[in-house]
Amino acid sequence: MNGMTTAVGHEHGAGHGHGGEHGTESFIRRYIFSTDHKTIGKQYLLTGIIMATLGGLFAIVFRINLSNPGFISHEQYNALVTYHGAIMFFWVAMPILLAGLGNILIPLMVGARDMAFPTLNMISYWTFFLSTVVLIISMFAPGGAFSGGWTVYPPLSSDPGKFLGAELGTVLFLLALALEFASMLMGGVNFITTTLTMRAKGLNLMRLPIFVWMEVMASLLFLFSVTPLIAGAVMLLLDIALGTHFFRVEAGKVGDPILWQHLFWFFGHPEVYVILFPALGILFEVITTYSRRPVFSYKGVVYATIAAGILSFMVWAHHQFVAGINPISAMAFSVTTVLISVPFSMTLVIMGLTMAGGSIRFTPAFLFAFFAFIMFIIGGLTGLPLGAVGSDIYFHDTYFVVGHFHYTVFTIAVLSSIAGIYHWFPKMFGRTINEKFGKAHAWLTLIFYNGFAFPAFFLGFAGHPRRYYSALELGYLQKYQWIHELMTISAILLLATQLVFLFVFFYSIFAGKEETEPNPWKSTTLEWLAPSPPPHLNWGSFAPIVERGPYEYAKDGRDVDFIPQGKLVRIRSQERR
Ligand code: HEM
Ligand SMILES: [Cu+2]
Repeated sequence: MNGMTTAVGHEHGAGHGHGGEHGTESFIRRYIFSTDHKTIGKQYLLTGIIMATLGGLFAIVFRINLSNPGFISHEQYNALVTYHGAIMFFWVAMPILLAGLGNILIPLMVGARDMAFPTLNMISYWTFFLSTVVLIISMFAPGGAFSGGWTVYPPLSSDPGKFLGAELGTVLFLLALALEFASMLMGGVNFITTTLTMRAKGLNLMRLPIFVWMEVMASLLFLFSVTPLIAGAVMLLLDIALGTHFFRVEAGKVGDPILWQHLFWFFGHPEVYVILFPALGILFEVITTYSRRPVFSYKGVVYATIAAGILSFMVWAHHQFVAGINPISAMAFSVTTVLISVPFSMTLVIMGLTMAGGSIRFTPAFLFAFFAFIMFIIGGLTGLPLGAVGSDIYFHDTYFVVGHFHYTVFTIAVLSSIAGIYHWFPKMFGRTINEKFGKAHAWLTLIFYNGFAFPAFFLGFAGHPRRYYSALELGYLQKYQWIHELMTISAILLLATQLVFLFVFFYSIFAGKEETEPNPWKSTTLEWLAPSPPPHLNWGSFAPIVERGPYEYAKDGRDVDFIPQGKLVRIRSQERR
């Protein structure tokens, strides 16, 4: 790809002994089976973007059916909703936020030359690629795609054929998920090891950029939460393939579908943070840079995130308040859910205080980050009535939930990712995206996003169940059909805006204005010391040394606006790791 690993700043001291640095590498080693963390990150990013387009198109198709019932069949509706949810979580948010930006940025931000295990890193991407292929094949499985919702609840999933989707479709869907999990686990091992063992001199843990903290904690959460789910998935496959009764219900057998709900949400709630944490990390990097302010309380964010991570293993049953769980344990889970809102409120307050009083530059990256901040507040506040047992009994499985989680997951997967893409675009590609376009993109996205997501709360108040093919089938909802029409129009405009963005994104990779300045935003963290784009092994015959914390902007008593976290020193080739 043009401008991806060109010779910009490509300096390697004479006589170094690195076999296989590019230049001598074939196209395939360089761009396809590359072990360079930046190329792997871009592969994840591009695959995630392509899948986002697919998941978005699916949403538009079933969204049109909601305003114009009969547009697609009932079977197609169920399948598309299922794949939309699964794609957006596992094939968009995770590859872009965790694997994509994590791969591109972690080694640069910690001052390493690559990940700890570059070959494992390459395998991780290609496992992910395979999972994408299997997922797409599963949609065309004879007998139908899996259609039981992204939560894969039995009996919808354990009795394929009888309920939704045929056996092969379901098995392939689970296989795709398993491959995706394996890929993210391999990535997580790299992220954790690289951060713990390969940091530049002087970079102690409390000097790490918050983004790195967030990626590592997200990887740890994923590691600990996915294990029970993998066991559950094997049990589910046994139910489907061998007729066991772990979850499957049949007269005289002991199968318990609620067991799946426990295993799923023990994973599922931390999973939401696996994508939320990196998104928050992006917002802190972007907000500090463009408001020229240090993070209001660095330790506050780190400790709040650790607390939220631990608590995230204790809230799962708030997804099961209406599944017949014991009222006393429901109360307990209600309390932990309210508790977990404390660290997040703290993080958002710190984010607000970081911006307050800063001299803000309203770049596209900042606008996206700022809008994400506001939207998270709506998402967080609307989560409270769902965490309290009493109100959740009414709101459960209504469009109120659809509204709530789109205010969180769309903000994570789309607004925050795009903030990160605008911010690091010059570093990744050595070119820029037009700033006027970026601002228009931010405003239009904000307007159409709210147009499609906010009315869902009203449908929820009216008692509109989610996952329904058509509101017209329920008499009491007929008068709200215009709300569905408004939401569909907004959603179409929202997607159209993103398609224009994608066009500009790809155009700018190849033909955007060249950015030769390594640090165009005057940012402090280490990645901005490397050339744009950084060469293979990042630092050539230099190595970064860290001298201070990551966010020294406009410090009292200093006349400079920012002080980079470290500097590059020349080294002899033997000293390179
Ligand atoms: C173009 C933007 C989007 C539109 C128009 C859209 C629309 C919808 C609608 C209408 C539903 C509910 C369907 C029903 O209950 O019958 C839904 C479900 C869902 N959406 Fe989105 N969505 C969009 C983007 C996203 C994003 C970015 C994410 C996450 C990263 C996401 C995650 C989900 C999930 C997890 C479900 C639940 C699926 C299920 O019930 O199994 N959506 N979406
Ligand atoms: Cu939860």
